[in-house]
Amino acid sequence: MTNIKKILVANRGEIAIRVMRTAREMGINTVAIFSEADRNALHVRYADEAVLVGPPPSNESYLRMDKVIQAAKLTGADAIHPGYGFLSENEEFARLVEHEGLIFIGPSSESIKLMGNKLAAKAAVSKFNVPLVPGTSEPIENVNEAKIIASEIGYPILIKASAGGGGKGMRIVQQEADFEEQMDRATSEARSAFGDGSVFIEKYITKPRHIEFQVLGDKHGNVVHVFDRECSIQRRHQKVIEEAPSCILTPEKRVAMGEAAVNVAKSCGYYSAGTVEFILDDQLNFYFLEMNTRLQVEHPVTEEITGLDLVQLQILIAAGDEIPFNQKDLKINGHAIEVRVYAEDPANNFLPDIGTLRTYMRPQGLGIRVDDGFEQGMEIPFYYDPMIAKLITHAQNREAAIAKMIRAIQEYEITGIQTTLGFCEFVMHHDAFISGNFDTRFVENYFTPGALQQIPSAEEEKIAAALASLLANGTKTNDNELAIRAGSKWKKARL
Ligand code: MV4
Repeated sequence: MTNIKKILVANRGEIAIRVMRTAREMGINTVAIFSEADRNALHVRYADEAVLVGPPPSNESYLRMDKVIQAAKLTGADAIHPGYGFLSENEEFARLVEHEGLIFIGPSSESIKLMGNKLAAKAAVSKFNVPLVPGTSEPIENVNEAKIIASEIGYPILIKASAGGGGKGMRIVQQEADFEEQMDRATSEARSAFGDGSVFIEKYITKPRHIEFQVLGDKHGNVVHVFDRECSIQRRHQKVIEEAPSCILTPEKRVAMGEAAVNVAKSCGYYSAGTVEFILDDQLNFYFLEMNTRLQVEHPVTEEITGLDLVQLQILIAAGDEIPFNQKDLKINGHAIEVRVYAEDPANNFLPDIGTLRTYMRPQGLGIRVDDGFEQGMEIPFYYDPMIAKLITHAQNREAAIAKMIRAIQEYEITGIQTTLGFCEFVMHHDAFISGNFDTRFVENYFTPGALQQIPSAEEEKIAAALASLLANGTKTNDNELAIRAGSKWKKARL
């Protein structure tokens, strides 16, 4: 049982609701914060209490540490959950929260700081026998020395910002002649983006798969991993589809990577939920990339295959409890897939398409979970992330989870704005995805806006069915059943 009675959730949208749901199940009261753009938002309605923290722009509201802490004090909250994004990986915020006598539901500010610096993170994990991509372990000071190291590693190489992460500030160098120019660019980009111009180099893995491990640590030094997630389907470093487990890991590889992930967490005295990112090369060698010291967007797929509530565990750990199970108690049950539904137009280079949800009907049924923060008639505010929802399916195996996802996407009805649902259906039907033979270049390799027209929408199927029946029988039909049967045949013929 926990000493936490009231949690302030320093976030908005689906993740704020996700956290408050678990809090409520645990008998813990909830406080929402909101900006002027979110007065009518669902997370505000869901909470027991809500506090206005400022105008719409994030840096005047959700990112204002002073206002968030003030809201917690005002309402008598004893803990703060940061969700993801916003202040979740801000070591200063974590420190401030604890300094004010509140509990930060997340890792220590020291862990956040250490893992936030990619070179410091590599140095820490290297003492724990975790495989690293060949490269430099210190910031590059001297271009000529760096060139010598680069030619030893072999081109292409990648220049990364030490203060970066999530793909920001990376530069590929194909040949030595380009080295100096790319390094100058990387340094000045890093300096202006992060206020720290330190860069380092790594061998560039050309067709990487992105596989991450969910880890949990407690304040007593126990660490476990709760398996892997495959996150290779992304565009511009933004994930669009995630699944658990990864279909290319053998049980042996999973054990080895899981042990490495646990060691990464141990190297920084980690507690709470965290994610260890690896890349795999085409030989399936794995390398540590970085650790994300927060609950991730895609955490539901792990929850589905383990039956664990990761937010509940975060709260129990923050309150000082030990993790209530051991590594050997854990096992994977079936397969889960998540697609992110963004208010973006895939036919128009995924440009944000902000507007009103004229129709909004969620899919339902066995093995389907929708984590969202909107209702029909609501407007997607332009100030924040354009993610409308996460659609998650869980079934006994990957094939069934894909079939369920296709059914769920077809049932999902959103009008008023363009969404990435059609794009996600395209992926579910693609041979490379179905076979599991894909890497992080999936979208650039296979997706063109024209591909979307190839997937029949439910409406088109009905029209096609009526046409098929007209052609077959020479008569017009109103027989729904016949139309549906003809429709499914027509659909199979197209795939
Ligand atoms: C790499 C890499 C290839 N080689 N490092 C991108 C996000 C950041 N976490 C690190 N990233 C990469 N680091 C080496 N040495 C390729 C990527 C990368 C990537 C990684 C994971 C998921 C998607 C990606 C898309 C492009 C590049």
